[in-house]
Amino acid sequence: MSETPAVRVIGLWSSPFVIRVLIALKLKGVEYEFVEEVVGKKSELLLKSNPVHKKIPVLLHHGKPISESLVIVQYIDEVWSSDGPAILPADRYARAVERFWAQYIDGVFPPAILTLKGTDDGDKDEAAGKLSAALQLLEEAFVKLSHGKHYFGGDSVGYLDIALGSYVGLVKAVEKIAGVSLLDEAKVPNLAVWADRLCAHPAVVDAIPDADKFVEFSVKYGSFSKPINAPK
Ligand SMILES: N[C@@H](CCC(=O)N[C@@H](CS)C(=O)NCC(=O)O)C(=O)O
Repeated sequence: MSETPAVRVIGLWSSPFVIRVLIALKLKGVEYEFVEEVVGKKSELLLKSNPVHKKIPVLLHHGKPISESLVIVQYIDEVWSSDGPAILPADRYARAVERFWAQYIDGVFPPAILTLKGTDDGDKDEAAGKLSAALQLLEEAFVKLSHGKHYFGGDSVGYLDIALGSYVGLVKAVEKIAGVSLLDEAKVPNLAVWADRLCAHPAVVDAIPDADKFVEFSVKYGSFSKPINAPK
């Protein structure tokens, strides 16, 4: 009888929240099994593992479930603290600042992206304006926090790189779907370069699909939370 792997991720490739977990595990060099959900059909394992929110991702570590992507990323950083680079900074203030921005990002990006994708009703111009304003603030934050290095985390990919980077593929997809320009070198030069560099990073390259794959998925299925045409 084959043993259940120590680390399992319940998710779907198209979810930015799942992407975070995959990047964190890859950074730490942790082997895992990906337990893929089907759009529109929540598995028994998901419902049992995240009975409160019933959302992906869930990390199962020796069978014990952990939910909420940012909580999971912090857990991975703590459990595999001596493997790979530290994800959160050592300095307590720097940690608080990164957590602040991650929370800010999750307040702004999901609703704006769903509107721009057409999955949610709402004013597309307003959504694009909110995303642009947020990216402008994050451009300034990047300049302050990166200290002239390649990532928010300095020399290596850190918590905020993961928190924001998980949306890069989707932002590029909604640029195509809604015909807007967001991660534009003319508007946010540092973030535009950061996004390309991050997507090419070995721990990230396989986790963030390209924009066309997101566009195709969005047109076909909507999203995991609001499926329009789930496979039977
Ligand atoms: N705050 C959660 C958000 C997770 C989330 O919204 N996941 C979506 C997929 S992208 C989901 O499972 N939606 C199912 C639902 O809303 O019922 C996290 O960071 O993990």
